[in-house]
Order: sequence, then structure tokens, then C-alpha cells
Amino acid sequence: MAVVNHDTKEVAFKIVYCGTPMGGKTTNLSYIHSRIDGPQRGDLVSLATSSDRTLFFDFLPIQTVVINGYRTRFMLYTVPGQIHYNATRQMVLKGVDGIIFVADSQTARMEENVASWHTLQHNLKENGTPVAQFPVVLQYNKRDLPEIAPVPYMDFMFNNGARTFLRFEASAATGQNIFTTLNSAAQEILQRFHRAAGSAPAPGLASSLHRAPAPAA
Ligand SMILES: Nc1nc2c(ncn2[C@@H]2O[C@H](COP(=O)(O)OP(=O)(O)OP(=O)(O)O)[C@@H](O)[C@H]2O)c(=O)[nH]1
Ligand SMILES: [Mg+2]
Repeated sequence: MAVVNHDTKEVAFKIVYCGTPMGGKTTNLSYIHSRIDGPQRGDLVSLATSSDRTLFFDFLPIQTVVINGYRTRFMLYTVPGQIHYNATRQMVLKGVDGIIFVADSQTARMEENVASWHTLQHNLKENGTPVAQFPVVLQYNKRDLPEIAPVPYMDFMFNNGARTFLRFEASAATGQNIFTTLNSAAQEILQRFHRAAGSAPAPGLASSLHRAPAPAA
């Protein structure tokens, strides 16, 4: 649920990266953190185990456009993918405005992708934000690896219901479509927010997340 602060003239939205254990949720946030200009982003906070598995969540605040005089912030969170952390996932999902579901494209991970997708749908229903009516974007991650499932196969598994989700082939390791995924989720969230408020959405959000130039090779 968007948090509007009329005193500081800010509106904040919460985006949560969910998905398969080791699918690349934390790597998405690390990439975004490394490529956004300093003043536009806060610190990346990661609560992880010694082997870099997310224990509670990762958190990265980013600041984007000014809409009707209000500064817009997106609070990016990840959840732990490991099956036994579902209570934590449900806690992090409280107040969520939009979801990015990160699936691991490797053929061998398909069963875990499906289990994670079902758990997410269950959690969103419990949260009162069923997947059918909520901003959700799919990301088929790790497309840089060999032995990945064809996109039509992944669409058949995750995107063949009554609602067609926006979905992107991505690689959090190389940055392929990482900002495209984030911008699409942000657009869906803003459109929903403006529909509810009866106002016009801001144009061109996609260009408002300024990417720092790629580091020299
Ligand atoms: N080749 C490749 N490796 C990736 C990609 N994204 C993530 N990885 C690797 O996959 C492993 C797991 O990535 P994480 O970002 O920690 O995955 P996670 O979804 O946050 O995992 P949990 O927090 O345990 O659920 C790490 O070794 C990453 O470097 C990708 O697009 N391509
Ligand atoms: Mg993680």
C-alpha cells in the first residue's frame, strides 16, 4: 500500500522480488545498486547467512520522478527463497504494491520455480492481494547460462492463465533487462495508484531511473 507523506511531499511504493531459491533476487538488487547514480539511491541492506543466502530480506530504496510536486520513492525488497522461510516471506509481503517474480531459467530448476510460484500465489491471497488483480511482472532470469528452458515452455508454466503478465528474459549477472523489469513493475504500480486516485500517470518513468555508465572493462 503506497505511503503518502504530505509533510515531506513524498509517496513511497514497495516492490518485492520473490521467486525460486538461488534464482537471482539478491543479484537483481546488487546490479541495480551498482548502476544507479548515488543521489538517487540509498544503501543496499542485506541480511544474509555466511553463504550469502538471504535470511530475512534485502532492502534498497531508490528515488525517481516528481509527480504533482511529490517525490516518488520505490522501496525494493527481496524475500528469502528457501522453502522453510515462508513466515518471513509473508511478513515482508505486508503492504506490498507490486511483485517481481524471478524464475531460474535452468531446466533443472523448473520444479522449484513452480513450487515457488504456487507459494507466492497462496501468500498473495492470504495477504488480500490476489495475483489476478495485482501488479506482477515475471522475470525469466539466468538466460546467459546453457541448459535453459525455452521461453514458450516457461510461458506455458507461468503465464498461461486468464491474465497475461508482462515477462522479460533477463540476466542479473550481466544486467540484461534488469532495469526493464523494474521499470515495468513501477509503471504498473503507478498506473494502479493513479487509477485509484483518479489522476493522470506521469509519462516516461522508464527514463527516470538514471543508470550510471557501465564500468570500463
Ligand atoms: N549465470 C548467472 N548467475 C546468476 C544470475 N543471477 C544470479 N546468479 C547467481 O546465482 C546465485 C544465487 O543468486 P542470489 O541472487 O543470491 O539468489 P537469491 O534468489 O537471492 O537466493 P535466496 O536469497 O537464497 O533465495 C549466485 O551465485 C549468483 O551469482 C544470472 O542471471 N546468471
Ligand atoms: Mg537472496
